[in-house]
Amino acid sequence: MAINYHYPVLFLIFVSLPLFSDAKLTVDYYSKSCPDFQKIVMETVFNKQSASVATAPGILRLFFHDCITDGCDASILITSNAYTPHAERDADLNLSLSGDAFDIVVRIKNALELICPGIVSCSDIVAQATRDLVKMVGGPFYTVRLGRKDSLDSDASKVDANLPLTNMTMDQIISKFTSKGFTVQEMVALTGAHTIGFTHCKEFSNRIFNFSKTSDADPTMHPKLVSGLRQVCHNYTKDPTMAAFNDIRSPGKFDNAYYQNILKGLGLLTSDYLLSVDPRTRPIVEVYAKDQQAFFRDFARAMEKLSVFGVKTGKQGEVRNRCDQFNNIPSA
Ligand code: HEM
Ligand SMILES: *[C@@H]1O[C@H](CO)[C@@H](O)[C@H](O)[C@H]1NC(C)=O
Ligand SMILES: *[C@@H]1O[C@H](CO)[C@@H](O)[C@H](O)[C@H]1NC(C)=O
Ligand SMILES: *[C@@H]1O[C@H](CO)[C@@H](O)[C@H](O)[C@H]1NC(C)=O
Ligand SMILES: CC(=O)N[C@H]1CO[C@H](CO)[C@@H](O)[C@@H]1O
Repeated sequence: MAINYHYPVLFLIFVSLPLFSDAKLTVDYYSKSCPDFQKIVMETVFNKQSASVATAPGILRLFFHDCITDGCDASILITSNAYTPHAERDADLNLSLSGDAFDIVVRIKNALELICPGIVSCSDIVAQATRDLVKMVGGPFYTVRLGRKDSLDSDASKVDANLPLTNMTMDQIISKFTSKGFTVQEMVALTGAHTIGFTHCKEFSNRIFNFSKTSDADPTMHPKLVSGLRQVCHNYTKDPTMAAFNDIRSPGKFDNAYYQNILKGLGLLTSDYLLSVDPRTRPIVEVYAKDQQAFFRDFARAMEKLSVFGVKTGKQGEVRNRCDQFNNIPSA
């Protein structure tokens, strides 16, 4: 695969144009209707992340799950009730989404409803807060265009079909992304998100306990990581909250250490390992491991693309009054 990171001058001209055109979304969407939108989001995420470092990774994962399942439409925020008995966030895969991620959205929404009620969508809040939090923990800046509407449905049964799983083959993982128009390179760049946050023991327990008949642990995992994780996870069956840092070198910092880790057998998930060995992904991993700027540039572009994936505008959605409920459903 030929990846040329010395883009010609033409590339520089392209990046100054809107990358993914959706005429209805604009950066200044709220400049008249809610001029303090940017400021409120920024202040609220700053306070929340300062108090709780799980916020940034939590919302980054929530954003990915929301967007890849039927578009960035805040469908993941809906709480199940009598009318929507199986909302998206109740899917098994959502059970481990960070409570801090839902909480930051509620805080921002509450603050905005005081100054400009009924104006700002929950999906715009998620997109903007994710960008600000990625930046706050050291990651790249990218443009977030605004004007998304929130979904009118939320369905747990859609989640499994859309999300990549750690026990999938690289073929299956790649097709989850390419079927939605994301390239292998974009998939590799986006998964650099695993440079922050946590993973619960059950997601990798098969690699560290009773791996196979011939080996207690996955021989592709670094032995020091195996013994460290065994300590962290010794009691995970009784205490399922046990979790390990995704990036053991710089757990809270958004950097390119994830790629350096996985090349050394220091990735937690089987899918992280596969990324480092598959001939389609390894060359990209090697570039990002050496060149943080290349990673940041590609991550920023891919996040900008993800953030407008499947967005709803006009009558396709609504601006929810509460992020966890549809407007036309009586509250419980
Ligand atoms: C390539 C396919 C991917 C697989 C199989 C995968 C799988 C997982 C799994 C199993 C966890 C652990 C969840 C837990 O135990 O709580 C996790 C965590 C995480 N994932 Fe992924 N992921 C993938 C791609 C992505 C992408 C594209 C993003 C974002 C752009 C992302 C962002 C995150 C973040 C930030 C965390 C940490 C969450 C936290 O600390 O609350 N992942 N991922
Ligand atoms: C992955 O594991 C889940 C259970 O955690 C299982 O339902 C699924 O079939 C597995 N998928 C693959 C591709 O092996
Ligand atoms: C691993 O296998 C041993 C012996 O078969 C068993 O006693 C132990 O509970 C297993 N450990 C885990 C974590 O499954
Ligand atoms: C394991 O976790 C359970 C449930 O949280 C707890 O009651 C127990 O004390 C823990 N055991 C050890 C050895 O840490
Ligand atoms: C983090 C979070 O809110 N998780 C929710 C996932 O779904 C279960 C089941 O409804 C809720 O109890 C959790 O609160």
